[in-house]
Amino acid sequence: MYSPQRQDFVSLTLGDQYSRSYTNGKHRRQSCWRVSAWKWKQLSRLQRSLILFLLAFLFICGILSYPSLTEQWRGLSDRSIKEDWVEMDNGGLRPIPPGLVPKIPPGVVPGFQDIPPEVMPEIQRPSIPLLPKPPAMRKPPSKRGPPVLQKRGNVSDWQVKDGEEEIVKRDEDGGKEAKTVISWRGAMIEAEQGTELQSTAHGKEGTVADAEKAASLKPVTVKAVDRVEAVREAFRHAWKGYKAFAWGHDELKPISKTHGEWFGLGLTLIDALDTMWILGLKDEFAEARKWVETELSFSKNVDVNLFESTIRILGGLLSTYHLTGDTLFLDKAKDIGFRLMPAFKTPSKIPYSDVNIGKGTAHPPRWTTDSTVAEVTSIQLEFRELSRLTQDPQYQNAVEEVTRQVHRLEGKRDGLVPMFINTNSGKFTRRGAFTLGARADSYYEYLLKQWLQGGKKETELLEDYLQAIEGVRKNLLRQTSPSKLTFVGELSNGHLNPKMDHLVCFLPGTLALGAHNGLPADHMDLALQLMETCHQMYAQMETGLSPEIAHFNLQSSNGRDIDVKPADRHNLLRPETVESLFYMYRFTKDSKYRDWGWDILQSFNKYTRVPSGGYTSIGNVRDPVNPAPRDKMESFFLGETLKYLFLLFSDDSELISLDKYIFNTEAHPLPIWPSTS
Ligand code: DMJ
Repeated sequence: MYSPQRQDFVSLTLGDQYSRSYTNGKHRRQSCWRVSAWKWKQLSRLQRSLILFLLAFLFICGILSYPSLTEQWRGLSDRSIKEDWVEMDNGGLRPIPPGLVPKIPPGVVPGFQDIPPEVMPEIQRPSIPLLPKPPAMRKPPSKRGPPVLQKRGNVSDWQVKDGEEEIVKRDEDGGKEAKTVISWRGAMIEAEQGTELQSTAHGKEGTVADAEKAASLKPVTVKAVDRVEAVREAFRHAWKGYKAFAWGHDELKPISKTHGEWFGLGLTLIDALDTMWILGLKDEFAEARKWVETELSFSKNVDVNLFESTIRILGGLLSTYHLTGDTLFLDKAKDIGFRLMPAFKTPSKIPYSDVNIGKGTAHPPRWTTDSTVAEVTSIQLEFRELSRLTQDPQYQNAVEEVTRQVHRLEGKRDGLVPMFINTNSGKFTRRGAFTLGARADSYYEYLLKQWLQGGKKETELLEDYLQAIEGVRKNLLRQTSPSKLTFVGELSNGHLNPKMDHLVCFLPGTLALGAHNGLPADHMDLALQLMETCHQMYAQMETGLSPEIAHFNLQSSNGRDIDVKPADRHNLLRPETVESLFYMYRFTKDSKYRDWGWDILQSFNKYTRVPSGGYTSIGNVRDPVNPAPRDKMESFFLGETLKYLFLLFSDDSELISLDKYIFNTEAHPLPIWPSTS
């Protein structure tokens, strides 16, 4: 018997271009609905079930991916250039003719014996740090509950006794507690693995069983280990991962034990050079230097971001040259500096965001001809220094032209700048939004630091800085309820949004630096208040680590000062707060700043340290049980975060004296010019 053929498949018909027109309005919608209903009835049961199943599946996927999508689409990340990565085109390589590079007298590569004592801290290898125990695996706190103040508890395990720090590991009943290994999402986080293992009686690395054995001694007491040594240990641990899984690449992916590439220029290694020098890590530095000498080549057909490569690569090479006197680093700095210059060939001389350092071409991002204001105004310290060292004015001229133009541009609000500037017109675009966070932050930082770099002579820089700080007070400053934490909000078309990026936490340090250099004392008052807020952004989180963005409460009825939106819960191992803690300690000598920094280091060790080597960004600072590791160690963790922590804990205030050096925005110290320069 013949039976009609069943159509057990789903056919989707795309309407023609006119079917998208809504000019027919209501009538068209009604007839469409009737047709659809009729068509639905024509389908077999299997077809209908299939369609319903598909719709349900898509709905669930949509719900599940919502937080991560919103996060990706925020578009305010200072790393947004990564989305614009252009695939390498292997044709057209055009290395820069050697003759075009200014000649620098060849110098002897100094050994460490040549390091002036004030920049060469003594290495105390036998001192083995022992950090407190990992958090107990308790029931996760309710995510909806109020933030927990200082709930992390391990700090008290450090008992200071006659100048020594004695660590007693206890469980809740006060008895001894065996070493806890936390495992999440495939990553085994042993909060203090490196240090504990090394602290066994034999003084060498042992197994986990060794560590458990050691921990079973009651109480576990270890001779004081100073905090600077704990930072060295953290650096070595991070370096171990980078060396094993990402050597010569841009970033370590510590959990998958591989690497990530951004520019393909060994970003982490270059960013970390001067940190190793400052920390006195001779062996690590020597290996890295060898790589720079034998492997690092800028003759590559790659697009790089002008700002990021200036602050990390050019800044890192220049500062390493200054600390070491090794001309290898100056030669490399000249090479990359020269290759970045095509970025300034624009109709307005406001540079493009991207440069192909092999082809000598530059371009803006694909979707706009705008550049980011912070990016074009935070390359000045490095290019000015390059001109001073090479006696070639082209670098200084190019960046100072940008400064001059921005100085006289319309569209500021009480000295505050918008976030975008157009490379054709040279004017601010998308006006009306003002922030001290992403896309504007280091504009303010570099006003002050250029003024200092040049010996306090360039008064326009100072005027712009002073006006901007007044602009912050007038337009952006608010206090939370109930604790009256001072924060810097964001202004959008006259409306204040009570949120602050972690990036803004550079500001207390910059304000304090200005006050130290004779600027109004109320800048220091503001620095003290903002420092407290940045500290609370860490202290009030369950992991003791700050979210990327904090939202602040202005309503007196609500009981919480700080809130975190789901899309903002990540922590990228950023440096800004420890940077400011370093300045605040240097200028006030108040030991609370060191304690706050110590808490942060311990939280990094508890929640971001990966046992096989390296530290990882995490996705959720509110969840100590599953902080959601993201499998990425940003280069600034070694370039900035650990460097500032080390300098915060070091008693040697002449180690990178703030009266002799200014730090670029990637924590690379550059000299304040002698008055004759
Ligand atoms: C760094 O690259 C620099 O500090 C920059 O100014 C801001 N973003 C990162 C660190 O958070």
